[in-house]
Amino acid sequence: MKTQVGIIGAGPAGLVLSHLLHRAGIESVVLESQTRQYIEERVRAGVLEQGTVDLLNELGLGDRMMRQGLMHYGVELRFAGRGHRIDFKDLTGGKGVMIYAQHEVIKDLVAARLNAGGQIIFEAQQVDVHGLDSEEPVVRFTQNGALQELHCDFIAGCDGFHGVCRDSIPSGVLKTYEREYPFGWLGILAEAPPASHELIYANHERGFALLSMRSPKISRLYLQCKPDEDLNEWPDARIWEELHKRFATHDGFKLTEGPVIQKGVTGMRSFVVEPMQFGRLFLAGDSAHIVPPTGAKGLNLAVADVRVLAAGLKEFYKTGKRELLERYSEICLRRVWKVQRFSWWMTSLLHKFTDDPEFDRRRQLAELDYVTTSRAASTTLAENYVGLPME
Ligand code: RFL
Ligand code: PHB
Repeated sequence: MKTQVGIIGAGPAGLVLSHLLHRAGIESVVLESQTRQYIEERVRAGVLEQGTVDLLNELGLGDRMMRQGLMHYGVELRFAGRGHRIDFKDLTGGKGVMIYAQHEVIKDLVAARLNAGGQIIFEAQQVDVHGLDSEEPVVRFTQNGALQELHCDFIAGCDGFHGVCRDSIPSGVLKTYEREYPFGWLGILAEAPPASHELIYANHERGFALLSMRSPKISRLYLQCKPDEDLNEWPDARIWEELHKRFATHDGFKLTEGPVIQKGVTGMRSFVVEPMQFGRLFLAGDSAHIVPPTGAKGLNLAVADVRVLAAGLKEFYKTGKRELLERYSEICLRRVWKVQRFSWWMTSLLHKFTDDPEFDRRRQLAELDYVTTSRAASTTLAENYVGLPME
């Protein structure tokens, strides 16, 4: 097999890249290790930045999102028993975020790609990349037990944090920056109408909690837990009890309960590799960086990477120039580090750090007070949350 760009991974990064390339008249093949059904049901992110929403619409992929997604123009920060709204529309000149589940985005991207005759190979096993510093890199994999080779001009490593692409880069090339947090998130999906029509980020002395949603009938709720929390110790009743405590307000806020339809624990880390490129392999999305979910940025950052990559590839195929491709890593990393900063800041503002002295707890509450009362500070949060402009 032969193609121009071999894309490893059918997550948001890989699929959006294949669409962007198709629009530019560049051929690609996407290799995905899981089944189509698996990736279309995997519960993950839910918040799309304004720029991600605009891009999906521009690519003609936004119909279902515009019908079923929920556009939000603010979030609430809740602490000391009171809620404080951050008004995105007012603070950012009309921008907002779309609440639309990541797996719904994946369904839309897969269907549109296949309808346009695009190639996505599901259940590709033993995927391996070779000849990265040659002119014709090769991806080897097995499909239904048979060994296959995909010869390409470039390889896009969009295979997530646990993929194979990053580790195929010779040792000594990449520098890793990493921070682990001493907590995780226990997340549930519940058949319960969301108790608020906007997201609530709660700082509570028992730990962080987040109220989000997937539709007017489905709530998505998270609570700060141990990084290795055992779900068996969290029967539904205990989860609800804890959520009620963390969202409680002085004016009697009522959390709506309902049957829990999904449960999981997510670890939290900040992670970056530099550079995001080696020879003809370009890393994009979670394969190159991870952010803690508090800023709702992972998917959006993956999309921002592949916009830069697609522009570089387009320039190369149109003019033969490699200027943009050579600056791929540098351009992406500027945004990556700003998003790392924001995600770390939201995380440290809202979570309980067990070994924190009282001084830090007071400082955290003072910062929340400042963020919710100073227009300058609220604007900082708002412009980062709806998404910084593309370079
Ligand atoms: P993905 O989505 O992990 O996709 C990688 C794909 O590659 C496949 N793969 C392979 N394929 C072939 N060969 C191999 N050897 C392969 N190894 C892996 C995988 O099966 C998969 O299909 O990476 P990508 O595209 O970079 O996208 C990143 C996002 O998925 C991720 O950053 C977000 O989900 C993070 N995230 C959030 N991001 C947001 O922007 N807003 C949010 O509100 C948000 N909330 C979240 C989140 C992530 C969470 N979890 C579970 C980690 C909430 C949670 C709880
Ligand atoms: C979600 O709805 O899954 C979600 C929302 C906001 C976040 C993280 C996850 O910061």
